[in-house]
Amino acid sequence: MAEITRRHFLQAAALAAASIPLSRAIKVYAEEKKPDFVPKGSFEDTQSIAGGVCEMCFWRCQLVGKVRNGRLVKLEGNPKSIDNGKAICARGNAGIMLAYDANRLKYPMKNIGERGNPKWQRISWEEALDECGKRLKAVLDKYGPQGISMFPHGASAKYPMDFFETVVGTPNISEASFFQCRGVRDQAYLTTYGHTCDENVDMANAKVIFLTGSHLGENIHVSHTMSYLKGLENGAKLIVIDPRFSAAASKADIWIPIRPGTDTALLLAIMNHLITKGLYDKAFVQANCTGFEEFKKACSLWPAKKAAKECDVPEAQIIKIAELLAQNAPNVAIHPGRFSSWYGNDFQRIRALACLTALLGAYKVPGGFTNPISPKTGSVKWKDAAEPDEKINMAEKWPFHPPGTPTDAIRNAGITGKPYPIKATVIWGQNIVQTIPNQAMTIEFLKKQDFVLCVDVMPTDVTMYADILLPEPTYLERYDVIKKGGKLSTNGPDKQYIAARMPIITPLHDVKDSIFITNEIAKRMGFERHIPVQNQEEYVNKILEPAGLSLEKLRAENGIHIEESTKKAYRNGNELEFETPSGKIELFSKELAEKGFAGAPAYTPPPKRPAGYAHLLFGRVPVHSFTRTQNNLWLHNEMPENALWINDKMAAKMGIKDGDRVKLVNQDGLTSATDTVVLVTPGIKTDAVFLPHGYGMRNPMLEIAKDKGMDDQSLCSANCVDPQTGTHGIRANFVRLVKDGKTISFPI
Ligand SMILES: Nc1nc2c(c(=O)[nH]1)N[C@H]1C(S)=C(S)[C@@H](COP(=O)(O)OP(=O)(O)OC[C@H]3O[C@@H](n4cnc5c(=O)[nH]c(N)nc54)[C@H](O)[C@@H]3O)O[C@H]1N2
Ligand SMILES: Nc1nc2c(c(=O)[nH]1)N[C@H]1C(S)=C(S)[C@@H](COP(=O)(O)OP(=O)(O)OC[C@H]3O[C@@H](n4cnc5c(=O)[nH]c(N)nc54)[C@H](O)[C@@H]3O)O[C@H]1N2
Ligand code: SF4
Ligand SMILES: [Mo]
Repeated sequence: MAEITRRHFLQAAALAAASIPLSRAIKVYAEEKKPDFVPKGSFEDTQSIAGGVCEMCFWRCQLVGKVRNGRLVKLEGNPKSIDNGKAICARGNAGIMLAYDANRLKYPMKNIGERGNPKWQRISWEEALDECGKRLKAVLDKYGPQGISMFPHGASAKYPMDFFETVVGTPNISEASFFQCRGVRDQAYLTTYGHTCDENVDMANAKVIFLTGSHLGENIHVSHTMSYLKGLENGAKLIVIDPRFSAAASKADIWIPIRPGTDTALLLAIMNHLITKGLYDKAFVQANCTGFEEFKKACSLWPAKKAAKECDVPEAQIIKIAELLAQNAPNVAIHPGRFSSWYGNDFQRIRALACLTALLGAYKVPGGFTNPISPKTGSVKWKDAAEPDEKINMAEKWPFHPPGTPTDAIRNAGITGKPYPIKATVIWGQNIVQTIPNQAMTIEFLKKQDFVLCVDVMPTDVTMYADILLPEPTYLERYDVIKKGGKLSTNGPDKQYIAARMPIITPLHDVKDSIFITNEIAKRMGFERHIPVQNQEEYVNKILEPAGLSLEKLRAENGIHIEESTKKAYRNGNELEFETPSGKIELFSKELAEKGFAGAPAYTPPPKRPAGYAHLLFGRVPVHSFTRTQNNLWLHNEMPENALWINDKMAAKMGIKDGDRVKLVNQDGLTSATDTVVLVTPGIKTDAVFLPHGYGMRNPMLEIAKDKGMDDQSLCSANCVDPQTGTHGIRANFVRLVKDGKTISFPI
């Protein structure tokens, strides 16, 4: 038998195989729940419709839909795509079941019961929009624009968000992707390099890939995962820092099961070794960085020996990592991560990651951090927008905040009335009950509102708190977002592309798109003259116009326009310019220091784990996106519950067996509403448990997802707000087990 090498294994392991979770599917959902989904007709009748853009997550892979007798029967990657190509992930494939979900929101509804315990009444669009206009206007008149808040997420929320921000004039806008996800990362890179970062690491051409808490393969963004696999296939060494034996850790050359929350100390120790041993890229640092002396001093506080103790990592491993990185520099991919709102001290951790890239000269080189390539497109601006009123901006308190206002500040204002009352809230594509830490506060905030509007495609936990609930078409049934990007080439010109979302099927049910809904509300609030476009097509065409494109042209190009890039991804020479105050990469930032923060990356220990408790870790699984996919029958069948990972030695001491059912109770005495199954494994640190995020939905309208698995959010009650950015740390929570009504402590 031929020897199976790692290389062969990786070649054979397609995207799907690479992403198989270590947990197991537990039981398949009851047969009788199968929906009416039997494609009729022959393959000859199948029409192939290009131009779809996936939104089962936010990566926006380009799609082709196969439609037979008006029914969508298959989704595939658009073969023309230079991004995801023909590949889409499990969630992308299962998008069909979102369109045909029996529990979808089908018409406008009014809550005639209580918030949180709703009684729904079907109403007409006219009545629904009248009510929204009237009640939002009443709050605006009484409390001013700051009396309204908005929680948008996703493509369709952009147009209404711009309306509330620039016409209504509210500063209270909080996007999940900024304040609960990657905003802190973006701001830390902005402060260091003068630009944000996305996940622009050239893993395909890297000699070493370095991941801190990015569990690629479970976290799946197709083109990104492909670039990672390509790198591994080409022989890149992989270093994974994760308290859990993740899918990535299973492929790693070095896996560091770090003590949760101590990554900054580890990074400082790695950099200290690079500096003290002269292993860093001196020419690059000299030409492009500022503040090296102060930075060096900050790193010197963390010699490997001290960090080893703090991080629970062997000292030799820290040195080995530093040397492996130095030997392969500059072609090393220091991954900036994506979900970065960890412990409320995150800005400094990401600054440390950004500085590590600079020390290794791994900037705009093959395998390193690269320039994002993306063609220019336009934007749609509401007419005669008002100047924002700086006096009412709570965000000022966090000088490095991402765009918008920290979620926590909005929630506090809504609860306390300070510094001003917030009395109406518009929620458009966020499930804030399940995605913002401290659920009790979110619910209190929602209950204290005079008016809550939710626009969604499914009933979810937050929609239970709406007064008016409006249904949108799914991403398969509408025009909207432009997806654009680029593809690097080591030997030819870089390429860039533009795709726009075009409907694959006509909308089912009595739904209306976000342009219609927003315009109609704007009219009813007296803002008709500000309306910039009349419909979705006009909206998208305006954005395409500066690129010399239109929907018609894109359709003729099978949904994607591809051209040579005007920008180069890789640098030419060593001297670069940066849009920071100093014009250099800021290893030490004077601006940070002037505003009272550590100017060079500094480590703050995470909140201490109470004795008897374990760190509650969470993360993605390949077959779900947060809560949004939980009711999807195909995806549910793949992984009906979120098994709780517990270390085998701990489990043995606690008398817990694989397959037992447990609840969790956290440091504040909050117990999970549902239980879940236990997965006993050596693949997690003794002082931590891991729970896949998104499960444990409570809305009774979700016939598939309700009460399946356990939600992490109800256990995330610690409020750890990052001092520089105002983003929410979500990981500083600790749990004990509850089995058969008895609380069981961890013997640590
Ligand atoms: N405890 C905990 N909290 C977390 C995380 C975690 O891992 N654990 N992850 C964090 C991260 S990284 C992120 S990015 C955020 C995500 O935060 P959210 O975006 O709030 O995530 P979802 O739970 O998917 O909720 C999305 C809502 O949008 C709805 N929706 C889906 N498609 C559409 C559409 O086309 N139109 C409209 N109007 N609505 C739509 C869904 O039905 C759902 O109600 O959560 C963050 N919060
Ligand atoms: N399948 C799928 N893929 C997705 C998404 C999805 O919903 N589903 N969502 C997308 C989005 S919006 C985001 S933000 C990303 C999120 O994906 P990632 O950025 O990879 O973040 P998480 O999913 O939260 O997983 C984090 C990993 O961090 C580890 N961890 C926990 N605490 C620590 C710690 O203190 N130190 C270190 N070093 N590691 C720690 C956990 O064990 C886990 O393995 O995924 C994206 N991709
Ligand atoms: S990664 Fe998967 S879910 Fe996300 S856009 Fe691509 S196909 Fe859709
Ligand atoms: Mo995210």
